Amino acid sequence: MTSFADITAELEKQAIELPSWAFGNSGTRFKVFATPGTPRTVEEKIADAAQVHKLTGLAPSVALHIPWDKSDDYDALRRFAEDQGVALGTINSNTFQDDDYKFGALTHHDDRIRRKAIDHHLECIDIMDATGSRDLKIWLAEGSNYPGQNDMRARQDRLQESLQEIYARIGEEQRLVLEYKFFEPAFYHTDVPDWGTSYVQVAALGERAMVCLDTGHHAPGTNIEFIVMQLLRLGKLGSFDFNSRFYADDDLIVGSADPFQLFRIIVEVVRGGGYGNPDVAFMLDQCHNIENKILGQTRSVLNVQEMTARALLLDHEALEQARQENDVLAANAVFMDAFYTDVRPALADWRESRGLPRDPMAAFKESGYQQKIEAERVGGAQAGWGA
Ligand code: PSV
Ligand code: MN
Repeated sequence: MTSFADITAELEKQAIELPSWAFGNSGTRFKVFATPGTPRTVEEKIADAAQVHKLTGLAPSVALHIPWDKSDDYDALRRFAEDQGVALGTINSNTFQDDDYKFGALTHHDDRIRRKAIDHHLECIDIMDATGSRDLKIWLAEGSNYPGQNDMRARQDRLQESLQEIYARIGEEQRLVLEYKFFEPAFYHTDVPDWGTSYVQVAALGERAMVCLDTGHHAPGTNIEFIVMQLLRLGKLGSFDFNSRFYADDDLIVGSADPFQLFRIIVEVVRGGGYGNPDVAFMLDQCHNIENKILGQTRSVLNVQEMTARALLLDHEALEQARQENDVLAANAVFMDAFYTDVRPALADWRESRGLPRDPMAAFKESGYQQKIEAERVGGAQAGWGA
C-alpha cells in the first residue's frame, strides 16, 4: 500500500499554469456578464493569478493570449510578474477574431492572409523571447461549415507549409504546441480536429513541436486517457488545457463535471512518465462566467492536486498482481480504492506544513482582496474576450 507520506515529495513537483483570460469577463454568445473587480489590464490579471499561487503554492506561471494581453514593454511585464511571485508562461496566438480570418488563417488560399497569420505567430515568438516563455500554443479556429465549401486536402498542405515557417523561427529552448478541437467555430470540418491530425502535423516539424490536449475538445464518450497514453508513448504530449465539459467546449472548472475522468487521465500521465516532467505542461483553459474568478481558479488547481494525489496513491503492485492473474474485479477494485481515497485532510496538512492556508478558499474570502479590487478597479474597460 502506498501511503500519503510516500507521495509528499512527488506532490512538490506539481505546477499548474493559469490562463490570463480566466480572470477577465467571459460568457456565451448570449451574454457576457461584467463583474465588479474584473481586471482592466494584463497587469491586473497577473496580480489576480498571483493570488491563486499565494493561496495554493500550485500555480507559479500565467499564460498570455495575444493580442488580448498585448503590452508595450514585455520586459517590464516579465519583471512585474516576477515581483508578484509568478512567471510568464505559454504564449497563445489568436487568429480567430480578425475579419481577415473569416475563411481561414494558416490554411487560407489567399497568400496575403496566410502571410498575415504567419507573421502574427512570428510576433508571438518575439514576445516569447522577451517574456522568457518556452511554449507557443497554436489553436486554429479554421475549417468549413458546409460540405464542398473547401478543399480539405489543400488546406492540410498549406497548414504544414505555414507551420514549417513558424517552427523555423522557434528557438532552441522553445516549443511549438498545436492544439486540436473537433468542432466550433467551424461546424462541418475543422482543420486540426483530433490528436491524430495534430500529431501528423507536429511530427513533420521536428522534436520541438508537440500536441496540446484540451480536455474539452473531444466528442462525448471519448476515452481521453487512451489518447494521453498514446501521446506519451509517442513522446508528443506537450501540454494539457484542463477544463470540464458536460455538452461541448463548456470550459467549466476542471474536475467538476467528471472527477473520475480527471483521475483516469492523471493515472495515465503518471504511468507514462508525464508527471513532474517539464515536457508535459499542466495548464488550465477555463472561463468563469458566473462564479468568482479567483476562487474558480483556486478550486481548479486544488481539484487537479487532489486527483494527482489519488493517482499517486494507486497501488501498482496490487494492480499488477491482479492483472497477471486476470482478476478483472480485483484490478478494478484497486483502481477504485485510489479514486475513492479522501486526500483532502492530508492535503490541508501538507499545505499547513508549507506555510500555506489549510483552506485556500476560506483564506481568500477572509483576505479582503476581492473587496480591495472591487473598490480600486473603478472605471476603464474590463478585460474580456476581444479586449
Ligand atoms: C479554443 O476553444 C481554446 O481551447 C484555445 O485554447 C483558445 O486559445 C482558448 O480556447 C481561448 O479560450
Ligand atoms: Mn484550449
